Amino acid sequence: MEEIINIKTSEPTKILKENILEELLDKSICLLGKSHSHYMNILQDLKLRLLEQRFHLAILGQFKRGKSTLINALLGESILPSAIIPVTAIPTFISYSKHVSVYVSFLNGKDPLNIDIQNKDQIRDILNNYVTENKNPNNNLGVSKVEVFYPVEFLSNGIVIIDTPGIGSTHRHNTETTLNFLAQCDAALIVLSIDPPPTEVEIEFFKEVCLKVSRIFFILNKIDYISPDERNVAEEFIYKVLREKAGIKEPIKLFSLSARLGLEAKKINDLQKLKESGLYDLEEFLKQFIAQDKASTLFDAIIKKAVNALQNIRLELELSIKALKMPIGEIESKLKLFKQKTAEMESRKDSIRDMIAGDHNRLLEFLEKECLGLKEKAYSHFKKVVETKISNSRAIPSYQDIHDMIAEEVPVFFEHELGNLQQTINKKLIGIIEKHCKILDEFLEYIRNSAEDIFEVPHISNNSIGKIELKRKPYWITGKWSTSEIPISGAFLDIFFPLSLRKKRITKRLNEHLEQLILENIEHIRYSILQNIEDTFTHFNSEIDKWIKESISLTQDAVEWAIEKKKHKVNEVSDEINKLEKTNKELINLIVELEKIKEI
Ligand SMILES: Nc1nc2c(ncn2[C@@H]2O[C@H](COP(=O)(O)OP(=O)(O)OP(=O)(O)O)[C@@H](O)[C@H]2O)c(=O)[nH]1
Ligand SMILES: [Mg+2]
Repeated sequence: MEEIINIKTSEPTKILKENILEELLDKSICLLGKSHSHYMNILQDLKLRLLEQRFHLAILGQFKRGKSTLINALLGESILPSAIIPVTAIPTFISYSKHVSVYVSFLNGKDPLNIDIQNKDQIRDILNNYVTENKNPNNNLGVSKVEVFYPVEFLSNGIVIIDTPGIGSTHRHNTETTLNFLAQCDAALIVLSIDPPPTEVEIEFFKEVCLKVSRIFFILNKIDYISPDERNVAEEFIYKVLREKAGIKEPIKLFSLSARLGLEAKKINDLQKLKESGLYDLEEFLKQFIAQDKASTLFDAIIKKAVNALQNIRLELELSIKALKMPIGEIESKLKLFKQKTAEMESRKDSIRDMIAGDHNRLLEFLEKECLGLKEKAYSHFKKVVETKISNSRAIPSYQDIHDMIAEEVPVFFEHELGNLQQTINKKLIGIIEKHCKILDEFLEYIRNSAEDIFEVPHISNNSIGKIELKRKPYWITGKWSTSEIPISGAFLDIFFPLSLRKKRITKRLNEHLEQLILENIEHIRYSILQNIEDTFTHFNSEIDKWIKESISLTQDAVEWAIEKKKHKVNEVSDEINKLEKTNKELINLIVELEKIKEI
């Protein structure tokens, strides 16, 4: 009784489209050559992004459900450590490369390790050393992330699989860290297993996950433990739990499989066994799903940007042709007029910048306000936690006990708040950028129209700069929350006070400590979000300057070039006109073909 999610685009079509796009980009780059090096670089960048596009697929679930084994099965090799005790403690990113290597990044700016791998056993040893709770307890080595580059066909289409620490294992805050991480991924596979059935912790986790990502698929692992009849019962049960307990309303896609049998089948290259294991269906589904997803987002953006670049060159060519054909006096006076017009545009440019600066400042004010609110919220939360602990204990708990309790609660609370605030700010950022992209589009259109009107060249169809991408590589933040020790100077005097006064003294000392601790952690949240805002605006402002400058200089350069030709190389003028007209025709064809790809 699987529910079906329609996949509209098939994998072969996607590959075909990608190949055509790559070919057209190559043709455009060739056509432009060195004479338009600026646009050639833009197109080369687009091609690189097309080839490098990534799809981040996170594998999540409670500890010991078989996440790492499932990834090994997808890779066809036992690369990631798996065992009967909780294993994975650090997220591991696995992506395609012809050569096998492992890259280990550390917290606190320590130099990363880049290890070339000679044989596969070596990868297992390295991963064992860095990502497992056993060899790297409490992340004593300060690892932030491990990346494995591995030559397997399944990854060759740009999929990055991410193995994550199990939720509900030793560290409660893993759940919050996982949720924050998840919001940055493209899709997630949640691994459940036959043995044991979903726990309360898992169900709570599913609820939260559904709020953060829309593309989640479920895996019911370890079906080798049961018969086919029992499997139907188990599936019905899982659907019921997901619907009724986790409250999932959307269609649920569930794959029952045995990662262990799938891995064995891959190792002996047995397709029949692979199908029986259930892994085959999952792989086919993922390939199609990822192809469709990538096709619909980045792909369209690349086409749009390529068309935009080619249209700009067309305008430049049209201007040069027109200028070459015009009497020199007339073209010079038109150029003068255009320069006057662009000088007038300065004030409009300034007002766009002012509007952006205004939104930038308002967003920073919003962040400050949210942090203030968060301070109040954190203070009353932790005060309650500490007071409950003190009033519930018959004997007064030791400072160490209280510190341990706070240290456990700090990452859970702040991780959650960081995730929420990040999500709110990102939404606002995207809104601001989109709004200004529209305004800017209108302005660039105005510059183009002015050039077209003044020089009387044919109108070239509208195009827009498209969306600026805010998406970054997903990052997993580990071990950064402040849980400093409670200062206990003077605490020895406590014992001389009666119990009620003693409790008061302790509560007062703790409140002071909490205040400090909350300030430090909120500053951490504030700083990391502030960095994101500043980076985005810096990047956006510099892009804007570039776009405006390009649009203006494009016209001036094209006309000035023609004036030079007419003044100093009169005999080459008619050859130049022919050459430019030929290139212009070829550009029109390329634009038509690029736009046709969308319809395939
Ligand atoms: N029978 C059976 N056992 C499996 C299957 N998949 C995984 N296991 C076993 O389950 C145990 C846990 O597997 P792991 O892959 O380490 O699980 P994990 O979810 O990555 O665990 P953590 O990293 O600790 O969160 C190991 O002993 C695996 O051999 C399966 O399909 N069938
Ligand atoms: Mg694991």
